[in-house]
Amino acid sequence: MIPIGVKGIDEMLEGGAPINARILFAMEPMADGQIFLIHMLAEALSEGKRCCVIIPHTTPDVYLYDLSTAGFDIAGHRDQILFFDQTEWMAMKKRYPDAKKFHKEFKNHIRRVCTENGATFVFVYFDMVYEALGLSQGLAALDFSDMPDAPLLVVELLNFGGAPLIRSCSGESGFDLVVSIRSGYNYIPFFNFFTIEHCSWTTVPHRSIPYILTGTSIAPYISKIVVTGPAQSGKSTFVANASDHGLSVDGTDMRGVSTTVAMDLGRLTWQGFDITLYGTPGYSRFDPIISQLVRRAMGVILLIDVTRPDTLPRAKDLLIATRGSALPLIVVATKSDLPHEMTEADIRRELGIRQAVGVHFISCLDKTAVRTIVSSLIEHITLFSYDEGEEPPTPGTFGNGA
Ligand SMILES: Nc1nc2c(ncn2[C@@H]2O[C@H](COP(=O)(O)OP(=O)(O)OP(=O)(O)O)[C@@H](O)[C@H]2O)c(=O)[nH]1
Ligand SMILES: [Mg+2]
Repeated sequence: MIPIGVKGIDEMLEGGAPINARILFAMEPMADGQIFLIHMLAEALSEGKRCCVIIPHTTPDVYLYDLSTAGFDIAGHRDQILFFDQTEWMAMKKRYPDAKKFHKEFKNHIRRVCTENGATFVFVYFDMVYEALGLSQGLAALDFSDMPDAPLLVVELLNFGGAPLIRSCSGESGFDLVVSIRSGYNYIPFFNFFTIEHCSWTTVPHRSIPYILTGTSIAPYISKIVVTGPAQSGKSTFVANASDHGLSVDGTDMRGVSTTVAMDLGRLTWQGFDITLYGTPGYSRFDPIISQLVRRAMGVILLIDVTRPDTLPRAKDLLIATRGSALPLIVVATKSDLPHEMTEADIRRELGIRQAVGVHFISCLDKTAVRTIVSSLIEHITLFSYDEGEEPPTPGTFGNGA
């Protein structure tokens, strides 16, 4: 297997791609996803592989310069790279104005380059190939499946065709692996996410993984999860037990009870994600902070103390203040280790939450239970459709491929 080199993707793909796989990175025009192909190219070169790189839009010098400004200095591997560049592309197009002849010549040329030079990877910037030959003919020109040592094909395409184009690339004659790279901004400010749309060698759940670029690597990333709930409902305990490292800004209230005066802050790494948890302060006098805390939140955990039914109206206000209904949301009934009469039906009625939102009865003192809630929310976030107007899906059990 050849690793894709992205934390999160390789785990889902059982280690990477088979050696002669056909891989497509389909980027939405606004998304910042050039790094996916570049990452694989840099990896292949560092392992001493010879790579054919098809860049009909530019010259090798410009291409290498662009990569070096992005932090990938591969000029030292120049002798492993066989470019098919703008000059050759233009010359071939001029020589073969007829699309059929051009198709045949282009196909044969790439095969010859691979065979004669022992290239085991072909990287293609596909947009101009698409323009010249169309999707199916362009792909047919890059079909190496009948070659004895078929190279691994990695294609980058700007996706102006949306979901139908993804579907037509995922069929029988299409790619083994289709990764779409998109950007979202409806619920939180601009962010990028990738989705494995199709994989021919293993079953992969259809998840959207938000990511950030950290130097030259791609890291799955959940900007912020907000933990809210009425005063004394267990937020600080929850955040502390969920976190690898935690911090509470606590004081004491007029009765001498410990209470959070600014926020709880917890960091954890879970299933490859770096996550920051923010607990809101409980008392309403701190409410002005909440709108600041929920900015860029990708999910909300609402805690309700099962021994305090009188706090349910306050919980509802917090649900509204945190925009919990518009984001992936989980409701947690805390202190269920103590005697209580509150039921799930009471909570649903008082809060008016969607049926799809889970209500979990736990003790915040139980670290495992707290962690399970966080993983369930992460699953919910990765299954959430960030397309405007769509209802978030129901979260299932984390990792079950739902
Ligand atoms: N038995 C039990 N005690 C809990 C549970 N969760 C929290 N507690 C206790 O309840 C008290 C309040 O918990 P905190 O975590 O400070 O609550 P909070 O929501 O951060 O409180 P504020 O910051 O004042 O809003 C503490 O004494 C906790 O130990 C639980 O699930 N079961
Ligand atoms: Mg607190």
